[in-house]
Order: sequence, then structure tokens, then C-alpha cells
Amino acid sequence: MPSTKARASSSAPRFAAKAVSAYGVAASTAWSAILCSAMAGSLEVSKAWTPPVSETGGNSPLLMTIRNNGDDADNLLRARCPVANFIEKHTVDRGEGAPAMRSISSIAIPPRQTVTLNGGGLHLMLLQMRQVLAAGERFVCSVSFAKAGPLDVEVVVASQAPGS
Ligand SMILES: [Cu+2]
Repeated sequence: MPSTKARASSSAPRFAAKAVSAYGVAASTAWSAILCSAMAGSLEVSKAWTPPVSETGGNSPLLMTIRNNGDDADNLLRARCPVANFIEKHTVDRGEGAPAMRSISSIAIPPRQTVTLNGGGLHLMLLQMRQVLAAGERFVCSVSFAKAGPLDVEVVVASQAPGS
């Protein structure tokens, strides 16, 4: 897999983004099959996606499915993406009043379990977006786990979860 740096620079020019979008429309039906899943140790990350973003400077959720095929618990510690200045790990609190997002230090990935990051619960949050994102664009993020280490994950921009 090409390095994160190489992917980041290739997705930066706007004209390149348009070309990817046009391709994305044609390929949309086979999309979940094309989407690569990344593995590190006993962890497998798949269906990484983020919704389109029309303005820079704001925040946007980063969602993915993480499968732990091993017998040891792991923890998602941090993520870095070329499209955002910072990334936090969030959970959603549901008490009285409206649901509220809260930053947490890590996201536990229990053994033999699948953790789905989604906007209604645990998720990553892209903060201070550096560029707009159109449906069909792709970029690579580095997601780091306590035991499995860093993992390059390809993220696709889409208005709903892959395969939904
Ligand atoms: Cu959030």
C-alpha cells in the first residue's frame, strides 16, 4: 500500500478530486467490494468513511468498523488524517436533554469483538477540516492502536455507511 504521505499529496489538488468523484459514480455499485480493509496483527479495519464536507474549518465524524480477531483487548489511541488539523476520540452521552459528544482518551477494542464507530456512539472526529470533501473522494489516515500499532486506513467520502 502506498504511504500516507503519497496519498495525501495526490488528493490535494481540486481537479484530482473531481476526477475521483466522476469515477466514484460509475463504481458506486461495486463500492463495498473495492473498499480495502487494512489489517495489523489481529485487528482488521474496514468500511472507513466520512460524510461530504462543504466548508473548511469545521468538524466532521470519521467512522469505521474495527474487528479484533485476537484473544487480547486492544485500544484505539489516536488517528491522523491529511484532511484535518486534529482528531479526537468521541463518545455520545445520552442523559437528560439532547445527546452530547464527549472526548475520551481511547476506544476499547475487546477481544473477539467488532466495534462499529458511528455517529450515534463511539466515533473519531475530524477537527478543523483543512479541505472540502466530495462524495467519492478517498484519502488515507493513520490509525494507531496500543498493541497492533499504526495502521494505514483508506477512507471514502460518502453520504452513508458503505453497504447500507
Ligand atoms: Cu464527535
